[in-house]
Amino acid sequence: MSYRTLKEEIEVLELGLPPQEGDGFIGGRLDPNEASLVLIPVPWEATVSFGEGTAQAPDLIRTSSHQLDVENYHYIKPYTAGIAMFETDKSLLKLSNKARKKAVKVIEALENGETNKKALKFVNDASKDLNASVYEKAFTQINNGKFAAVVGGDHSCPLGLIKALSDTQNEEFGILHVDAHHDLRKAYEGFKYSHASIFYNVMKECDKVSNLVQFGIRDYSAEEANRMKKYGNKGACLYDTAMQAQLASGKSLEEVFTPYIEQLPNNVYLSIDIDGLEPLNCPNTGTPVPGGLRYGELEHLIFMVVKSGRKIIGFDLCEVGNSEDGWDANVGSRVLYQLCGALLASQGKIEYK
Ligand SMILES: [Mn+2]
Repeated sequence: MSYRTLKEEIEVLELGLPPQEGDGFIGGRLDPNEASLVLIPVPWEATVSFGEGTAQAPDLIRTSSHQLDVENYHYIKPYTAGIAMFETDKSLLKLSNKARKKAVKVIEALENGETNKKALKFVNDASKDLNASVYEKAFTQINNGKFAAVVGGDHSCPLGLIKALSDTQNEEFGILHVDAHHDLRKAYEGFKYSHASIFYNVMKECDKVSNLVQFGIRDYSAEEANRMKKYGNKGACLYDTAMQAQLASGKSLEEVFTPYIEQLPNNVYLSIDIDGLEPLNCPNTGTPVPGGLRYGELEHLIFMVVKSGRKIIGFDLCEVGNSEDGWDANVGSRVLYQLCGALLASQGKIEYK
């Protein structure tokens, strides 16, 4: 890709011309060296449980974002701060496909009451390589004074980014996690770095993470619910049913969200699994669950973090599905742009209203 300087990028985006094929996120072609926020695509789905396709999401979101108008209600001209998305690392996609085939063998063996140790080792080793690769990419960007974010891929993708933040931040940070699932399993189907284990691994491996605050959760095991309880004041969960019950009794969305946002420290990492939204907005995600947040509720939740004066230090968007009509990626690209705007506004790089 031929890159633009930030000045050229702003000029082109403000003309509002239709993007060209091969353009990057929101039709941009910004040189990553000139960006304040760098998006790292992670085409990975080695351990998906149900529907495949999320490894394609970074590229689908990139293309779909060409439809998006770059103005935003809350966040004023996010692109002026410089947003660059790296090109997708095809070697990761290859490794993901290979690992996915082995993972299917592991799951088949489990269904027959057996274990396929060789295939399991392959998947776990591949996941370690993935984590190291994301860590290295994120660490380099953060070290260069940039903000980094991950575009998955399944929800195992952001571990390397969260670790890189944990290793580079002076202060502790909290995690705001939106998902239909706790993702607190100690390994799932034998996969240590499963999409269903991301926050078990984060809480264990990332020292600087002060606490985990979850929203939208509505499909979970006793093991996970107990683990959340055991975290004590290091964990909080607004179950989807509890949220709906409070809204039904007449509380405002702000009244419902505020006690949870207040548990977060000054620095916050946002982890958004698209299946935290109603399936209407993510019909082809890997493990859709009825219920969940409306699009506008997610939008407002993110804005409440910014409005509270907290700083967003990084984020991920995962599990966006692959659909023929492009709807999943359309929603995904809009959530991603909101996240970019929120991070940049919270860091004083752009204005917000
Ligand atoms: Mn998840």
